[in-house]
Amino acid sequence: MKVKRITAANMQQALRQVTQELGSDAVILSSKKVDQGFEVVAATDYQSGDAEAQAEVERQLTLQRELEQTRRQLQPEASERAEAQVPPQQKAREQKVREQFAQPSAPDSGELRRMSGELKELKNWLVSHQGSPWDQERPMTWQQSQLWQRCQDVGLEPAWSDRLVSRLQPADNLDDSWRQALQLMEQDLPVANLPWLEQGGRYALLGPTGAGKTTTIGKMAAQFVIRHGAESVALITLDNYRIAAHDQLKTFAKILGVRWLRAPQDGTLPELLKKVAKAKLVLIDSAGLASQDPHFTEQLSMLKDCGNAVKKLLVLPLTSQGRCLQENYEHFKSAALHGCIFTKLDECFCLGPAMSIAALARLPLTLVTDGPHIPDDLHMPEASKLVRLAEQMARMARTRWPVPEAAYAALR
Ligand SMILES: Nc1nc2c(ncn2[C@@H]2O[C@H](COP(=O)(O)OP(=O)(O)OP(=O)(O)O)[C@@H](O)[C@H]2O)c(=O)[nH]1
Ligand SMILES: [Mg+2]
Repeated sequence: MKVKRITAANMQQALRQVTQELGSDAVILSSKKVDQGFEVVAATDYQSGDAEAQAEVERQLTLQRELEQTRRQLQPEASERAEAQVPPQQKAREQKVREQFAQPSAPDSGELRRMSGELKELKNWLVSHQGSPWDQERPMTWQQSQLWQRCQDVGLEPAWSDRLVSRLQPADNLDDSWRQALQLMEQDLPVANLPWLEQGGRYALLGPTGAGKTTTIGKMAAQFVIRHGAESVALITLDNYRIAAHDQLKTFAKILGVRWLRAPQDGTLPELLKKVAKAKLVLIDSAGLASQDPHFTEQLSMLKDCGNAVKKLLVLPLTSQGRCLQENYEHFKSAALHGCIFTKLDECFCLGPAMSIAALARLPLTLVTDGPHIPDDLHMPEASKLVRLAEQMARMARTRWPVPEAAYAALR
């Protein structure tokens, strides 16, 4: 309930003022003639007969009266006149009000110290959340640092994250900027759809142990045989360093009914390539050797000798750690790589590290495998699909983490 006492020159004016100030639903509680004209007491949300409402009316009127008196007291010309009429309790209240206006209270030094400490903490927090730790020279805005963090969640290399974030146009909100970042990611990821399935060619697959080189060759050969016939394919293995290593490829060749040769037992690689000159598709398998292995350089130089006649594709298993993939790239890049193949997409939970290698080294992605089955689990890559998948994996990882965190918090 709201109560108001209104004084006007005549009753009409008083009623108009009531409607203006309290609305058309206001109820007139009393009216009387006074020296200045008419005084009207009106209320909104008033329920007659209610003792509590009546008491509330009295309380509000008393307060209004006191307020008016205080206002008059604060006017210098009227202060002396009114002083005599003010009761002692009210005088004390007025005194307090005056003191407060005259001397705004200053926080004590302890309070100041606390506030300045909090400001310092806030400043440090802001500074610590700005900028890439990899590039101290280039400060980032809050939005950029949030986007940079999202790139990390996707598993991107800091160098690529830096490049992406610095190219973004400022946007009104984080999600719009993130959409922009995903588009740039897609543009940065080089994809080359080699015409191997239509036209054939000479390809050698290199990469770390167990990456899926031989299995991928089996898939490629099988798909090609289905389309062009067994006589159009030849398989060559360089893997004669490990006991029975070439058995796997030999078995594939037998099942598919295609020609199979070994280097150097059946001749040097250039000689073997001449022997299978009629085959439309020639696939060369290599042994997964550690870079410290003495045969590693030997095998690599055999491939280098073929020059551009053989396209070398680096097989990167998506299940490997980012740092391992980087090292693999460093070891094999001297073979003059034409592109890369991502394997084991079906077992992978973070695509960013392999995508970073392709993007930063400008090494086109040529094929993706997503299972061990021959010939089905081999596909042409699409940058947009891979980027979307990479983001989904990051989101999935984020939603999984809070559970163990909560469980951990409960133990403390
Ligand atoms: N889940 C899954 N497994 C795969 C994929 N590609 C290959 N594999 C499996 O990975 C294992 C190793 O595959 P290989 O083709 O022998 O690997 P490699 O690179 O030839 O290995 P090395 O000759 O020892 O260097 C095998 O068990 C394959 O079935 C894939 O895309 N997904
Ligand atoms: Mg193999």
